[in-house]
Amino acid sequence: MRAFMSVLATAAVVAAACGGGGGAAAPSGAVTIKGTDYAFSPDTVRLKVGQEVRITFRNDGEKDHEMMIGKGVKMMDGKPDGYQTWFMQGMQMRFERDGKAIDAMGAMGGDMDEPSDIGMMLVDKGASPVTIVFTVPDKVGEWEMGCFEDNGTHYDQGMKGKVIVEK
Ligand SMILES: [Cu+2]
Repeated sequence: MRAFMSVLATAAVVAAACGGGGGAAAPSGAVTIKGTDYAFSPDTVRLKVGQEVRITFRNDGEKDHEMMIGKGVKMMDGKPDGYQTWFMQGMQMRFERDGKAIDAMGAMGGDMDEPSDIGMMLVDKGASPVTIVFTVPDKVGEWEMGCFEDNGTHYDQGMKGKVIVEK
């Protein structure tokens, strides 16, 4: 806990030094993203390099939804099917559901189509939210979050958003 508070204090100092940023920031290190049919709310999240964050993905929709972060949409048979570059790949991350630790495969609902180390969070309709905890890597720039369920139709209907990583 002490180490966590220390990270938050550092993040706050960094934010102050940069004059802040605005937007749906995660100043406390925690942000909840709601998935609906077919959108993310908020649809823009700002993260600071080095900040420990807890991103919770909650499904408020009538469909199963997922949240993944990456760049460059990968096409499969003419349909959007994930990203070419994954934001989380190779990173240390932890997942929680119902206050208990779960593994990466549990967080992605056993989906074997994608690599297991991309930080994918799949929440079925009516299921408990999933939280991912990680330290924001030095990958400054604009990334995208998206849901590619139902053969990419969720993505095509606008289920996407921005993840902006700043120093
Ligand atoms: Cu979806």
